[in-house]
Amino acid sequence: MLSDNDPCPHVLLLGCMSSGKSTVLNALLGRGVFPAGNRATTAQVFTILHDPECSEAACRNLTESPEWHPLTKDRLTAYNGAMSENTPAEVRLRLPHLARNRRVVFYDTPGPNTSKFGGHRGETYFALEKLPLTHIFLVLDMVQLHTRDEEALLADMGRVAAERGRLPVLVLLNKADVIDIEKESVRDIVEEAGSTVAAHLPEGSTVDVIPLMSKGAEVWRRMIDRDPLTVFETEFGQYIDWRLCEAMLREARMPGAIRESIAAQLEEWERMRKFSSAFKSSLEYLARRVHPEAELINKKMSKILDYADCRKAITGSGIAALEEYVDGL
Ligand SMILES: Nc1nc2c(ncn2[C@@H]2O[C@H](COP(=O)(O)OP(=O)(O)O)[C@@H](O)[C@H]2O)c(=O)[nH]1
Ligand SMILES: [Mg+2]
Repeated sequence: MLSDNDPCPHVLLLGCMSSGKSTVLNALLGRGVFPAGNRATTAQVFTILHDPECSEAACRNLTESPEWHPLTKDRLTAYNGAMSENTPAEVRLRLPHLARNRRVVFYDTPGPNTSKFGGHRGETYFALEKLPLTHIFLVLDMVQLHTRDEEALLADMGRVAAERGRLPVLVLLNKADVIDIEKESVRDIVEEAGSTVAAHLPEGSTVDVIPLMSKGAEVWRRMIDRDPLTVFETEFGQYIDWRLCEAMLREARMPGAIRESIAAQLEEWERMRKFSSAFKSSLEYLARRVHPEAELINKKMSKILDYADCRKAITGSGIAALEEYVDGL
C-alpha cells in the first residue's frame, strides 16, 4: 500500500485497552466505523492511511486477499484478530478535517492488556519495535490513570524510544469530559501526566499534552451529519461544560499558534450560537403569535440552529487542536 520510506508522518496510536484509540480515529473521521467499546475491541494492528486524494474509504486484509472493500464497521470487525505474520489489516481514507495536503499514516493497536489477551501484548510490541514510526500519540484514559497496565506500557515505550532514537510523544488525555472542574485542576492533571510520561523517555524528549473528549467529538460530528446515534450517544452529546473546555485549551501543552487559532474559533462559534439562539427565540415568538400553544417543531430548522452548538462543542472537545497538531507534524 505504501512504502516504509514514505516521508510522511507515521503515527503510532498507543495506549491501554479502552483508553479510546479507536474512538479518536472515529472522531477524526466523523463516523463510527472503528469498532470501539469497553472490551477488547481492536484485537490487532491496523494501518490507517490518510490520503487527501482518496475519494472512497476502503479496507483490506492482506492475509486474506489483496482486494479492497468499502470501509464498514462489520468488515473491520471481521478482520479483527485475523492478523498473521505481522501483516496489519489496512484502511485507506481521507480524514476530512486535516487541512494539509499530504498523507499521514496511523497505526491503531489493541493495547497491551492483562493475561486474558496475552497476544495483544506481542502485537503492541511488534508495533513499537518494528513499524517505521515518526511519532507516538499516547492515549491515556483519564478514568484509569496510573494502572499497572499503563505503568508497564510506559516502561516499554521508554525502552523502545531509547533504543530507536528520538520519538516525539503527544499525550492525548482522553475522556476529559469526566473532569469535574469544581473539584479538580486541569493544570495539575496535565502537569502530572506530562511529567509521568517524560520520566519514562530519554532526556530531552518532547512531550506535548492535549486534553481530549474524543467520544464527544465523534458524536457531535455525527450529529451534524445526522448519522443515527444510539440512545447512549444522544445522551452523551447533550452535555458539555464550556468552562472545562476553556481550561483544557489553556492548560494544553501544544504550540502557541494552535492555542490562538482554537481560541479564535471558539469565539466565532460562540457568536454564531448567540445569533442562533436569538433567531430561535424570534421564531418561537412568531409561532406563538399564530397560536398561543404553538412551538417550533420544524425539525430541519431546529437542526440548523443546533449546528453552532455542535461546532463549538467540536472545537471545545480538543479534536480541532489535535487536527492542527497533526497538520503541523
Ligand atoms: N466518557 C468518555 N468515554 C470515551 C471517550 N472516548 C472513548 N470512550 C469510551 O471508552 C471505551 C473504549 O474506547 P475504544 O476507542 O474502544 O478504546 P481502545 O481500546 O483504546 O480503542 C468506549 O466505550 C468509548 O465509548 C471519551 O472521550 N469520553
Ligand atoms: Mg481500539
